[in-house]
Amino acid sequence: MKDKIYKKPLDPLVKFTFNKQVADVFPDMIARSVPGYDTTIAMIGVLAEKYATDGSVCYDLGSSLGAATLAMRHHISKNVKIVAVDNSAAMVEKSQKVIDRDHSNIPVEIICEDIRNVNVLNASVVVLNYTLQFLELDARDLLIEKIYKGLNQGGILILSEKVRFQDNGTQKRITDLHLAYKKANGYSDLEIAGKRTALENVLISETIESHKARLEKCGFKSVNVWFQCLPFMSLLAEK
Ligand code: GEK
Repeated sequence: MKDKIYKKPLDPLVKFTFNKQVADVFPDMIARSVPGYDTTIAMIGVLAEKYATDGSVCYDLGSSLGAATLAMRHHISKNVKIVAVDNSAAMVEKSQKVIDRDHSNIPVEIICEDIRNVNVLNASVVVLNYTLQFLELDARDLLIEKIYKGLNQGGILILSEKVRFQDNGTQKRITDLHLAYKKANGYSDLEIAGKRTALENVLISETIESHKARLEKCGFKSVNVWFQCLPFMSLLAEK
């Protein structure tokens, strides 16, 4: 279904939430707004296959419609379990249907819960694909610490985020290019402005350096950017 949510001007005080309206158009919304999203999903499958270990658990935190869960499920050939967590009931309901229609062998448990309240245990792969950015800053430190503790030695966190740039010139150039990407994908100026207002104080982006520093402070031994397109990047952090 095509994303037409911001076609008409909406009340600027109404903040963006992951409700049914968003869940219904999510694949179209993310494809037209996040360059490289498909590549990131495909690579999550490849990385998970490399790092998943027998008897461990793979987590997809902020799983939306289960794209990263499915990528892991289709690539991993080990004996693992996947736990997918999202606190949007609309997303969880739709993703359960997606998983039920998929007949791969790896067991998947989908949990409707805030990722701040979920235990991470015996993990080999943890995916935070564009989710951490929706948590308040203090909660980010606690979540990354919890993930680090729950990962087995040699396990990985894949952290994808929309980032901002310290240098104002860079920030402006990248923002302009992202705007051009969205316009090329059929979003109007009105839609782009409406979504930006709705996301203010909901999606809080940090710099790549801040993300790396947080991960290193928690103890991750190697932290590398493995993907970047405009303000969207993904880090691979190994314990
Ligand atoms: C993908 N990873 O397709 N607890 C649980 N879920 C949350 C929380 C929270 N505190 N905050 C936000 N979410 C997905 C894409 S989308 C990214 C992730 C985007 C959930 C929220 O309900 C939504 O489904 C997801 O995180 C973010 O690979 O829309 O930019």
